[in-house]
Amino acid sequence: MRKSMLLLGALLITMIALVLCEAAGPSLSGEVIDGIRVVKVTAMQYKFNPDPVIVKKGEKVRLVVTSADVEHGLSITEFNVAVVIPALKTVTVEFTPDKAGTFRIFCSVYCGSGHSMMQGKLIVNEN
Ligand SMILES: [Cu+2]
Repeated sequence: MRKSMLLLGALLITMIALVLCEAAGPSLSGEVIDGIRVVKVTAMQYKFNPDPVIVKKGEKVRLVVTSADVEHGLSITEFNVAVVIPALKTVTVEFTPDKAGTFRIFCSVYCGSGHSMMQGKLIVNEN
């Protein structure tokens, strides 16, 4: 009797924990400053960090992109984002994602042998 109660309790706690995790979902990138989601992104041979960048549909996004090495590009075709980041410089670009889904972030400036593999993901969550 006592043992089954303990088991039931453990099961209940597990279920509550699972529900809480589900509700939290994957956390959004960056922080909201004056209503704009500001996300710092580093471009480097041959990746973007963070990857994925997770934002919310309808919320304005500001990407503050810094190149850690050579000149790179950051493009997201679906949201008309296309910037060039000079070597070791920082460039800012803003857009408001108007559709949810997963989109490709890619480097648009030839930056070395791994250039064609330099891509990341933008995940836009439904509100
Ligand atoms: Cu490149």
